[in-house]
Amino acid sequence: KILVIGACGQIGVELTLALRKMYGDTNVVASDLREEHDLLKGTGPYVSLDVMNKEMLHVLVIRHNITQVYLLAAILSATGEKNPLLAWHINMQSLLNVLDIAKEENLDKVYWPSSIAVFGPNSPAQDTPQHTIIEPTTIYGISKFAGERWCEYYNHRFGVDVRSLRYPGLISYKSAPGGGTTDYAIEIFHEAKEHQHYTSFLSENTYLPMMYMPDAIRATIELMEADAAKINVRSAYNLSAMSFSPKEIGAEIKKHIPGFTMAYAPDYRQEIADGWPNSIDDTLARQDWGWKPEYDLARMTEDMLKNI
Ligand code: VAH
Repeated sequence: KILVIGACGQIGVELTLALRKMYGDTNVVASDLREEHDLLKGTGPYVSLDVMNKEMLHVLVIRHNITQVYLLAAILSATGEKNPLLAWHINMQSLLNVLDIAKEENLDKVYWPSSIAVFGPNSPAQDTPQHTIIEPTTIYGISKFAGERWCEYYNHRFGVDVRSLRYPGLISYKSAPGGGTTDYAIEIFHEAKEHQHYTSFLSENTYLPMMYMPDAIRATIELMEADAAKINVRSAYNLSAMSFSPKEIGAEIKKHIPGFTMAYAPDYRQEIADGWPNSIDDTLARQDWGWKPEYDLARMTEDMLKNI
């Protein structure tokens, strides 16, 4: 059985629904600190879980015959900068709890998301390679980089089959995002629909790697379904779909909402975004397990505006 931790978050809701479709509703136990998300209600078992409570997590894994864990609970980049020590503690201890229980209970597989946030201002900004200078400048990025090192360590040292992806900024409409720097690309759609105007907290030419949630969910499942022998990266795979700037996504939205206008008021998140890559080289994900994105900016924009 699969346990999803952080099942009520932006990724968690959609990943839980996708896993239930694939493996059967009762075979996917959803858990979160928060109360059950409306979209999950009635779709399968739900338990309240604080992943920081290792004993509680261990009991839950045994009681529900869990064989795979997807750990999605984390404090993201923007929120993390407001309380760095808390973000470090939550992002690291949650992972260490899961990795150690995976080792002790000999779980089949573990999934844990990393992020392009592991890269910093000294990494090559264009087509950032899998192996390069990695000097994260946000606590979120530092915790994701450290987490990657722990994942690789538990795999090489204890044989835990833990797999990970460096997600770009993820855009979706089913569940609210949780304090990310890339979340302007979600807000913009809601504002465009409601007010035909959006003031971006990132400057107009801030290019960032981005991905539509359906691609991210499919990448996650394809990675986890791949034969272990094909997984040559046990830190976290670079993953890419598209890159765009606030100006470009604004122009794309304008094709659907002609009266849409934008303004720019960069805030503290500008510095975070400036330290991240403009684009990512995901050659290894394509070579090792056949990754291929299906949504570009035009197709995502059309789908987002149709559904929100
Ligand atoms: C964030 N959405 O902004 C997350 C993601 C690459 C960005 O890690 O913090």
